[in-house]
Amino acid sequence: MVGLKKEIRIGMVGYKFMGKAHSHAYRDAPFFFKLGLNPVRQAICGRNEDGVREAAEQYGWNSYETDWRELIARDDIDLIDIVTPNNNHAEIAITAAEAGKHVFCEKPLAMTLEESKRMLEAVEKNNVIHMVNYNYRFSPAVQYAKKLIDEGRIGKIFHIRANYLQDWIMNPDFPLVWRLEKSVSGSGSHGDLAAHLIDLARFLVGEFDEVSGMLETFIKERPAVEDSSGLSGVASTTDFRKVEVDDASIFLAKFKNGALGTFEATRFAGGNRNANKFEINGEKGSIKWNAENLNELDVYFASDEEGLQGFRKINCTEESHPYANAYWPAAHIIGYEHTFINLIVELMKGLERGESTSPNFVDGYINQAIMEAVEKSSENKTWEKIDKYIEEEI
Ligand code: SOE
Repeated sequence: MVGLKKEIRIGMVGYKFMGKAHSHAYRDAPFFFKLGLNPVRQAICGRNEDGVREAAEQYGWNSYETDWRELIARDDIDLIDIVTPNNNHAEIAITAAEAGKHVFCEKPLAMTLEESKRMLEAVEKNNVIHMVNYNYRFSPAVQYAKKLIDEGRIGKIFHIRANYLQDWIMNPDFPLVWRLEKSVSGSGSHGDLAAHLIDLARFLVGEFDEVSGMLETFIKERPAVEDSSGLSGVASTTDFRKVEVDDASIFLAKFKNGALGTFEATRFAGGNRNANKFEINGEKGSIKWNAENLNELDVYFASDEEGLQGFRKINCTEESHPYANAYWPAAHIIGYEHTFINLIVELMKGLERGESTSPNFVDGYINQAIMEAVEKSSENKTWEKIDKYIEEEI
């Protein structure tokens, strides 16, 4: 390597779908961006030794561990990255913070609001940097939407209409993989998908005031899972279990700035593989985005001359678009994995400045409060004020 660079040595717990996405982002962040602090893939951790060794080789990690407590105890690790299923986030994050390690955690931050509160307290008390992987914020088009909103180009916001539509569990024979197992995931489409919508809405529109929603489970019983890989798994032919998480989460929201929101997160929207979408309408214009075409932003300005009014499609790959000039010339598009790279760049910059870049554990905690309020409202058929769920000192 030419020149000496400061390094941050990563220890990552977990190595499957998100492990692959994070590993790739650590590898490519210093390739595309000039960073003051470079992430080093120091050690990867998983319980299955053959699996974790293979992942270490394939994803370019310097070493591996099979016990996350030993990983945290190593003095050649500066930051713990948690890409495990949700039921492990709290214990690993709190242990890491108490050992003085910075923490980067997959979304949703925790299984419950109470857990996320303890995680936030631990990182604050131990003065470590923290961040949560709400990666879609870091798509150049979403960052550009934020810029247009902040510059007042859309004016006062009236509506956000956000939906996250998938269809990968519609077959009733699809097994109870961890994302459908309440004791492991905490919730279904709610924590997996609606959490992303909540993060995007907080980022672009502002703070939630109150919510009212409903969660539904369409398939009440599914085969147990015998072996899993990626999102799917092998279904048992004899063992059937009750499904305790939601298949769909739908809610209405009122924002503190007066905007109204409608949200729909479902794994039962046939034909939609990963359609994470929003439309925002303001007094001066509107913005639309869909993660399935993540480079594009549809923008409408009410000030356009009559006859030419309508949505225009912007390919957010020009030099002036956020992050875009680090990659390729205009219209040489980027993809899903680049949202992770851009986030890692911000994590590194935050570490360099000594600041926990947003979305951090405060954002993760507030997100969890909104999710919990929707769950309560679904149970009790009520409207729930968000401030009731958030501790005053936050
Ligand atoms: C599965 O539903 C999943 O991979 C989520 O866990 C991710 O957070 C989402 O971005 C894509 O879909």
